[in-house]
Amino acid sequence: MNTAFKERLKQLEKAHKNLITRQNEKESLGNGVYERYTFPILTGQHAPLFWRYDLNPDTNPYLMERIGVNAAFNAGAIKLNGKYLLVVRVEGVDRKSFFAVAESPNGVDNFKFWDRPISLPETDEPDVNVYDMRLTQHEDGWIYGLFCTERKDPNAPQGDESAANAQCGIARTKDLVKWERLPDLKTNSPQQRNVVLHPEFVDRKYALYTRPQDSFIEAGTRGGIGWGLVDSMENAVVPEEIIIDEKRYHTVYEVKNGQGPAPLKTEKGWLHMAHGVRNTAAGLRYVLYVFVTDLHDVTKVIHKPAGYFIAPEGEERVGDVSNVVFANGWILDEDGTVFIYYASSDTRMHVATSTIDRLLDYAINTPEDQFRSAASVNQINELIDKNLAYLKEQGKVSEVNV
Ligand code: M1P
Repeated sequence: MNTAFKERLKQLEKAHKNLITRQNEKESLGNGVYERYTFPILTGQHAPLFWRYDLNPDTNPYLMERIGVNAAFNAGAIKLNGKYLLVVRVEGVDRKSFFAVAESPNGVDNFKFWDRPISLPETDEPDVNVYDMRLTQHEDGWIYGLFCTERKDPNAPQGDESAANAQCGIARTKDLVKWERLPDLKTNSPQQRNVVLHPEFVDRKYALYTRPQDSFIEAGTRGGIGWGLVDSMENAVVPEEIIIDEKRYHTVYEVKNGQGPAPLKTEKGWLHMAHGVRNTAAGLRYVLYVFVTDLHDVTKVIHKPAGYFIAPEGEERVGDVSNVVFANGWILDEDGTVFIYYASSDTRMHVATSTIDRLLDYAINTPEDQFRSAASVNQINELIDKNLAYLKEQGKVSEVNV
């Protein structure tokens, strides 16, 4: 082995080890709802060296990266056998996404990829690209992974090499190692993305959150978070979708929205996290928002704070698709801690932590969107009046100068 090769390998190994064992730091003063962490928890550089480099000096004398990894983002999440596991969308420099499991002992740092990416079985119609898996530990005993399977649009006009067709792929597993592929979901919508399986049976059927859309990028005349029931996941057909959370003019989900991970069951309702998209002169802006649905009627939204819950901040704002935060995984721990896994700008993964109590307080007590500027001013005035009354009662009214 030549000395330069040896030295370079040593340096690469050291840098990789430092990256994947780096301790994360919780931000000191958040907004009270959740805390962000200083470092991304996963990037393309977290991919093992032996996925990327030919480590044999005879066949790779310059120790070049042979297979580059561009990004690690949009991960599904689950806790199994005491480990925090993410099924990550890993994207190669060839633009192909695939799934790989990364494991952490504590949920906030030391995420390490398992030795091999997931070998996902295919249907008779091979996938061109797969991404954004939502994991659901269903009461039927399986862990389901619902994801987007993308193929070239068969109806694209000649010469159009970018028209694509997005549908919901379905796979299931017991251990994230061995996966069984099931037929793709069938719905009445031309395209589907952001489909998520509800963890419990509803009326003895499997229940799905959907996102009907007219075309690959645009929700168009469709959109909204849909809901449909299917008899079986082995041949999943949604005969009818209803929209439970609509896109709406002049909100953060004006252009489109989509369910994030499977909702969390709480005493006060099903807690949901979703992404909302609006258009700007600088392009689309993706943020996360929260809502709660009724425990007995999952299709009924009972609480919905105005605006966003998490929006891109600092370095999160920049990446392959800038101004995007996207989440399809969270984990509720036994002690009530919630690990919110979100990706920024289609490039890297982050974590924020909160508790189920704090998230419910946020969801229930944050004012709802009143859809007009004047109404927003009224909400602020109401809070000022409430604070003044409280401070007066405490004998501290002079502290507020209004
Ligand atoms: O590029 C931002 C996101 O765009 C898509 O989300 P949606 O289906 O709501 O438009 C997805 O491709 C997602 O992976 C991506 O992060």
